[in-house]
Amino acid sequence: CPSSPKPPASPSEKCGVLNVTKITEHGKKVRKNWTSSWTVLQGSSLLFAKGQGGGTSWFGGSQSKPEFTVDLRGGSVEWASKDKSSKKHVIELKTRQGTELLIQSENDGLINDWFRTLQDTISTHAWE
Ligand code: I3S
Repeated sequence: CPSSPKPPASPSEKCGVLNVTKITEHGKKVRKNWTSSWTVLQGSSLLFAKGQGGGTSWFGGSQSKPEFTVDLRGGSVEWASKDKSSKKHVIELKTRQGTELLIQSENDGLINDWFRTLQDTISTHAWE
């Protein structure tokens, strides 16, 4: 993902730019703050970095660090209902730690790919 082009859908590693906001943190509702994030799936972790990555190196630049990381193990994904957001193509991701995120892209092919990948990742790591 960082630099080497890979054949399609090695589901343990995937990256791209997505719009992301937390809606709940540790079980408490938080204010939405939609941010365009460079998003990397690595094993069962999903990492987000602010800003658009260039795609040439790790997180699009040697200095940029992941803003936050979520553990997908024991989590769930579903398509967000209309009352969660007025945006199109919104995934609702819930983690076992009580964090809820909305993940969105205007590109429906891209977001469908992410949806499948996240589902696959969650089921692959279900018994850890
Ligand atoms: O669920 P909400 O409260 O309608 O979410 C909107 C707000 O977060 C809004 O910002 P303010 O906190 O300044 O009201 C955002 O700009 C909107 O994008 C949020 O709604 P969408 O439907 O875009 O997720």
